[in-house]
Amino acid sequence: AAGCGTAISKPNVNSEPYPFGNPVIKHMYTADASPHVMPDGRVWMVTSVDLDAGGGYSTMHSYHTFSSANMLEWQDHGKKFNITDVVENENPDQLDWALWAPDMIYRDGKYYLYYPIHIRHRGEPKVNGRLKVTSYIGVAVTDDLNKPFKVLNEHIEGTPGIDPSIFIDDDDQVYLYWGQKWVARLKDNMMELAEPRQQIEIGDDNRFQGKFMEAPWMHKKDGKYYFNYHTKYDGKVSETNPDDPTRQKSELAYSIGNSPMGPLAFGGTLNYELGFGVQADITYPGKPYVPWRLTQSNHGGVVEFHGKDYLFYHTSALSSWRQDQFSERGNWTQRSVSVDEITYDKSGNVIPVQQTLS
Ligand code: FUB
Repeated sequence: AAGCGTAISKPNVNSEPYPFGNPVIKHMYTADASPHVMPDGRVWMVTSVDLDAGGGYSTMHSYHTFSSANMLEWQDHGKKFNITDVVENENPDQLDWALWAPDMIYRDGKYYLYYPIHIRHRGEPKVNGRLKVTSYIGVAVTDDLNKPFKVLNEHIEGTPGIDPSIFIDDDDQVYLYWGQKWVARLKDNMMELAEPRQQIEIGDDNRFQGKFMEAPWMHKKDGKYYFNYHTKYDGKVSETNPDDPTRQKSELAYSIGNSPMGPLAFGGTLNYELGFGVQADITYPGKPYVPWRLTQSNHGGVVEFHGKDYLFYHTSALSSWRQDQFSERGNWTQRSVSVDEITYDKSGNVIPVQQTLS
């Protein structure tokens, strides 16, 4: 479904042609893709960046942008935002500041980058045995996608949480979704909520007692609103047995309805379940198999491009593959963006997207 990425920076990896298309970016680790068609007619995405050296979620300190005219070849436009654009005096002994899943959209001649700041308070007392965490949404702006973004509103009031995503409806109303199913209309200035946040009703997922976790995204098709998100099913963490029915699972699910504010009814699976920490045996083209360490997180963005809908998501397939091929470090939090087409049945239900490597 997806094609080759851009040049690969590591010498040993450069010399080895990848036997697969997904993930679409191979020269660095990318996650949390937010795809939109921009005025130049190309699909652009802003992504989180996972470090080559590993280190996990608290080391995510920048965003990159990429664009494509065909969903196959992706141009890297480089780093466009850094944690130091927000935090001037970070004290690493006290706080972990991280940039988590962003969104980037076009509106009236400007491009807006919505970003969540995720802060772990290392210097403060723990809460229930865990570090206290704060998070909220900020917005930055540029008038040219080749230039860096500049902070417009460091902290949008009333936005506790992570994972902002923007949906602009056909009537031009702009909606901000984030965190725990929050939604609010934005003011025309794009930097303030126009109303207090509400929690969107997504209906009951009765299949496995699924619980909404994060990564909200709205898209519209044939007049219906499709709201997708990462859902987690409780269970034990199993490193070894993907078939264990009691293990913890996660997938991208969706709810569907007639209004961008809800209420919505539970729809089903958007992409098939990924195991938390499960080693699944996946056949790579030209190889018997390598163990594909599936990613711990799941995050979906949807874009319509030339009449087709595409799901952007991430896996840890690339870091697993490198680990297997080159004994390099590979882990759950070295994620890579993949793209696959979304298809629907006659009633407008999503046919669950299978992850592909081709
Ligand atoms: O990438 C950091 C976090 O992991 C995102 O904010 C979540 O959606 C998950 O993908």
